[in-house]
Formats: sequence, C-alpha cells, structure tokens
Amino acid sequence: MIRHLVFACLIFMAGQAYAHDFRLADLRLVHPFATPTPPTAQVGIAYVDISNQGNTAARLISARSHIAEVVELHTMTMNEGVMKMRQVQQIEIAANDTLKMRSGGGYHLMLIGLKQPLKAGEQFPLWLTFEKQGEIRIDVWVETAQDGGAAADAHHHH
Ligand SMILES: [Cu+2]
Repeated sequence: MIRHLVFACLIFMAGQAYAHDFRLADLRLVHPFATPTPPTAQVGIAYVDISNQGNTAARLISARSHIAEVVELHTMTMNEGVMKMRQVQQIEIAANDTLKMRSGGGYHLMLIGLKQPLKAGEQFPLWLTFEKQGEIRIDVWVETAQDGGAAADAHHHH
C-alpha cells in the first residue's frame, strides 16, 4: 500500500513539474510518444529522445511494456525506395550527444503483439534498460508523429 502511494506521487510530480521528461543518471529521456494505431493493429511504434550528458557512450539494451508482448529495438532505413526495418541489439548514444527518434526513419521502439489499440490522448508505461545506468520507467503519450516530434523538439530548446 505505502509503496503504491509513493509510486503514484512520483509519477504525479514528474508529470506536473517537468511536463514530460525523465532522468536516469546522466541520461535525460525526453517526451516519449507513440503513434495511434487502428483498432486491430498488431504492432505499434514508440519514440523517445535520449540525451546523454555523460562523458562515455550510453547503450539502450532492452525495453518492455505490459501493452505489448515484446518491445524490440529497431532501425529503419530506405533502400532503393523501399523501407526496411530490422531489429538491433542495442542503441548507442554517444557521450554528450542527443539521439532523436522520429517517425520516417532511424531508431524506434517496436511494440509487437499489441494487447490494446493505442488511442490518441492516452498514455502507457514503458521500461527501458541501459547497459550501465539500469532500468527506468517512462510514460509514453499517444499522439500523432507530427505532434510528438514537435513537442520533443520544443523540450530541447529550453
Ligand atoms: Cu520497427
């Protein structure tokens, strides 16, 4: 019971005071969002910008959420006009650098085996594990790629 209360307060404070970003050691996780899916979709995609304020590279090595059977780290590339997605074992963020995830290419988190559709305006928790920094829970907002990208960009400018 007490543990639940503490947890609820932390989420409340994070949501209220800092709009939408999360800290883990030298890492800042900025405005995680996922795009809405049609009712019968089996997969969804989440994005989160990761700022590494440390002096060594950081590595995201896994992700999970109750909302999907598995969450894979993916990259997407265009090859002769054809979009190609593949799983990667890790996503590296260089020292003192920011990795931005956006729709249309590059890294993203693939939610496979969605247990419910992602509806605009809702949120869900996602756990990220980093090689050295360990695990963190973040709250992912469901919104369009355009809104999510714009909101994430705005976080980097203050
Ligand atoms: Cu993918």
